[in-house]
Amino acid sequence: MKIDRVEQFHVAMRLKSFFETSFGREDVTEKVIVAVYADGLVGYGESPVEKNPFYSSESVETVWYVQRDHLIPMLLGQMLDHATDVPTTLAHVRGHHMAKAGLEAALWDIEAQQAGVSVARLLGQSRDRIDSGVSIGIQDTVEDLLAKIESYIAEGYQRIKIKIKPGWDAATVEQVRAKFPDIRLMVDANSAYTLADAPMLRALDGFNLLMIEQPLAHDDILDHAELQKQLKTRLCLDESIHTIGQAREALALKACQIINIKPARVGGMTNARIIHDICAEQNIPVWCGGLLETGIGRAHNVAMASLPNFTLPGDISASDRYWQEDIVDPPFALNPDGTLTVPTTPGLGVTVLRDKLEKVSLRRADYRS
Ligand code: OSB
Ligand code: MG
Repeated sequence: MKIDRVEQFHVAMRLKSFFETSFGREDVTEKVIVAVYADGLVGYGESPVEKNPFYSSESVETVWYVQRDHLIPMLLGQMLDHATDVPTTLAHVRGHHMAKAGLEAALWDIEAQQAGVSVARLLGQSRDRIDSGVSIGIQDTVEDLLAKIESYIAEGYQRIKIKIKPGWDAATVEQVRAKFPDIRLMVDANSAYTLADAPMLRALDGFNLLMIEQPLAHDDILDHAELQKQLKTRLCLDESIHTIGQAREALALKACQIINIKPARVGGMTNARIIHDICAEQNIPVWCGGLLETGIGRAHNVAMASLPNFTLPGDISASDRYWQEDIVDPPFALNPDGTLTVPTTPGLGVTVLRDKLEKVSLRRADYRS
């Protein structure tokens, strides 16, 4: 693939309803989309970063700048054989995983188109449909939360994740369990606690949760290992795992029993697949997390989640759970059995709607070799 042009889009899309985590509330989500041109083809990728550096240290501005000043110049005019060559090609820039992941994703799209297969197939797909769960933000009232859970379960979602934070945790989960004794339920704290909160976290052991996601600090693998010793419920790491090395450390130290793989958080689908393989070798199940992606990032995540060790329902929900209108066609829709179908046509398997993409763009830039 001879890369001769890259376009960047800074998009802003209004969520159907606000999304609140322990680090804040979002009504409009901003992302960076890239279009990469090579050999007469165009591929799309998404850096599902947030406007502010709260979930990760990256933000829309850092992605924009690092891609513009460093990563895009490193790719323009380059000849790459495979999308899997991107991590080494961009290794001179340290970190900035989401910035890198968007560009790499676009090259997976191009390479798949050239091979005449879907991105999923190129990655090593093992299933045609992926199990879909939904992540429900912190609500204004417990009644609102119960109503949301009820409607998502009625739609067919296979697993409910609720966000927790101090003041919205064990008592809230108790009310959810009282109303929904049998659903597959888990919680995600987005690093809202410390080891001093172990008694509350131990209380969660009583609610038959599928797992507890990222209760402690984003860099604290040791404390997660200590906490896991004190809990029956499995811990899952999200924010703590940015690299292949951190995944190996977390498993070696038994800091978790499950990993939430977000390809963009670990620097792209190549690294994500390596982490998937390491986990598979150690019998550690993984699932694909989400970052409120547009249809472009969602398409890549769906492809990723078709790999064999993605055995738990992830946070990849249908387009209409987030948006009035998505920027791809067809939008991702929930099947009656609570799955999303993995697209089969070459490349992403969905069409990027250029007019809609441009309509939601706050700015666009164009770079040529
Ligand atoms: O921690 O998994 C998370 C959204 C933004 C930032 C962090 C997280 C999330 C989600 C949403 O849980 C998952 C989704 O539906 O895309
Ligand atoms: Mg999470």
